Amino acid sequence: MIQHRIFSVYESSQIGEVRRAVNEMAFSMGSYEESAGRAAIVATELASNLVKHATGGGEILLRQLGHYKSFGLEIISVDHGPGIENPSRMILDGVSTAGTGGNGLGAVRRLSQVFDLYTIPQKGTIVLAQLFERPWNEEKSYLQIGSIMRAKPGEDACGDGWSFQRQDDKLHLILSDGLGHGTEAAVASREAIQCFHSNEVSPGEYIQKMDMALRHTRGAAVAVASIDLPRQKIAYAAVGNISGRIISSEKVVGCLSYNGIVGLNANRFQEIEYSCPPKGYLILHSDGISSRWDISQYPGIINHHPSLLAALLYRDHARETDDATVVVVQQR
Ligand SMILES: [Mn+2]
Repeated sequence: MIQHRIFSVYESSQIGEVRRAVNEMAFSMGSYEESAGRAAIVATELASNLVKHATGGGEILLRQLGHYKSFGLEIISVDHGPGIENPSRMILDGVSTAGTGGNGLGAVRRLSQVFDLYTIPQKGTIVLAQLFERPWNEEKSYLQIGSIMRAKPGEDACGDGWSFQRQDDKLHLILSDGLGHGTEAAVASREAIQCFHSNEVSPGEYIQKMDMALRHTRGAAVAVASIDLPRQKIAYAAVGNISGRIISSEKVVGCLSYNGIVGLNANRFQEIEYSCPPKGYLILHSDGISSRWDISQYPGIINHHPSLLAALLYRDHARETDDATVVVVQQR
């Protein structure tokens, strides 16, 4: 899975930097000029808003959307600014940063195929924009996946890795955190993901196979979840420091992880079955995200896009000292 590129934006010279990166990424994906142009406008508007409205600036998170054949870009802005008082009005009225009072959110929404916004007064705003080449048909799926993955600041290699595969009515998901960080950690996670894709077994059996496959690596913390849609169940197995939570409007359930390191000394491979509430979320994250978050501090977050929820946890709980990954699956 592709890492996000993260851009700090707090002064106007950085807006151009983001725009150029978006342009380069779009053209490297062979997109039409029209799509690249749309992406550049969206990025410029979001970055400009960070400079103009978010005290202390914020970040733009940028990545290629890999599971589509053609052009797909995700552009997310996160800030701890004053928030937007009347977001729906802003989206309707705001036409362009060049205009008076508008903040460009209307343009961002119009030019994006997927748009979502979450704002809390005095706590900040997150805007999600996903752009695809036209014509675009939304994938008819009961599951939607969002993620943020970034290497420890200053490192190129990311020691975390995640992936998924669909099999009939099931979705299998893996998140791996190679011990430490940097290249060697990345090798361990890559091995775990390769093992995941070369087998079709249950979560506990995956962990057991990975424990053998990772013997020549540093080892990793790994969680594997299999979501069974018709049965509304999640089979889950984890070893080491990966957090798993299942969240719905009714309750929050923490998933169990056994002590140990896969590839070194994992010795418990049992999987546990959890129920998967309709419209619920499964959230997995590495320890580059502090586990001390509380969903009740985010009123109204349920039913937002899973990428937006991932960005929120990244914004408020990522550690600068480690690779950080959050994967969010939403059952619609
Ligand atoms: Mn870690």
